[in-house]
Amino acid sequence: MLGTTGLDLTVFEREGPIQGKPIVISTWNFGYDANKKAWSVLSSGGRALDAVEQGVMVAESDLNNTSVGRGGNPDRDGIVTLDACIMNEKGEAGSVAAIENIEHPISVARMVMEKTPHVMLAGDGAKQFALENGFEAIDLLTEKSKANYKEWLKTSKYKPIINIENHDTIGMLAIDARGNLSGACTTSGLAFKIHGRVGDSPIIGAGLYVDNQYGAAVCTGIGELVMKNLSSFLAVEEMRHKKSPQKACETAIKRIIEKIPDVSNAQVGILAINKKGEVGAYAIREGFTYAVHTNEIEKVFGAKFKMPTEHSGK
Ligand code: SD4
Repeated sequence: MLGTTGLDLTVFEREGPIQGKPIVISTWNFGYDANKKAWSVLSSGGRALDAVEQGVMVAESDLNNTSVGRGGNPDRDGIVTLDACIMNEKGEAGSVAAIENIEHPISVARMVMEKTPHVMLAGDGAKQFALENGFEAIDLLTEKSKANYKEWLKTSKYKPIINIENHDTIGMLAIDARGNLSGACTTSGLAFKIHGRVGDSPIIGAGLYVDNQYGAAVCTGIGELVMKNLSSFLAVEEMRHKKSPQKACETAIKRIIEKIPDVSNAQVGILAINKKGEVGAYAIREGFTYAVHTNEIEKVFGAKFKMPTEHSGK
């Protein structure tokens, strides 16, 4: 499979632990190209925060990516609304929810973090803040997303698709040369959602959590499942309690499966990284991929998964 930059995105099975410093990891195979940008920041001694912001901006601007930024599929009213959040090594966080007409919601989220006393801005207020701060209003629809919407209108059935064409939210975690962690998460959310629906991606602790002392985690998939279980926060808590990133991801996914009555049609994938640069990845079911870039590794891996076979219904 070729990436947008024409590079080979073959998915590899992970053989043994993945570790590195500096390091950047991100969700799905389109993370490969985004990581490249982030790596250019990290390898020149830049800050993890700049790396994750600039990295996910690649996906936000990718017109072929129908679930992030410009070109993202609209909601059921034909409107593209975007969710994003960012966290730095100081535990500071910024987020925007259901923002319209802005190509780089991640940069607005960063501005909320750095220039306001708040953490989250939503809807019209978020857009107004962006416009007041120099962001340009653009039409986020593309010929492709308009065509997707037209096709969807034929049935108007809302049904999330598992591992949507392997194109989903981009979540990215990085450790820079100083050993600092940061993370970013950005998405157009579930395609054809109810107007105003906000997912996990802009919710600190759900879609993303960073604790510079212990580690960071980021999620993709059906946000409703992640929000109800604060999966990123849970994974970081597990690392705080000395669990490996892999075990931490497994705990977070198993918690969702335990608590949610029916995950038979759902996918959630989670990535985690600890202070040592060790990587974890796990998903409810097969198909979740993630990209890793270190000095030695530049690859897309298939995550381990727990396909639920039975459910307690608790
Ligand atoms: C959401 N988690 O809005 C995001 C989108 C996603 O598979 O990752 N979809 O729920």
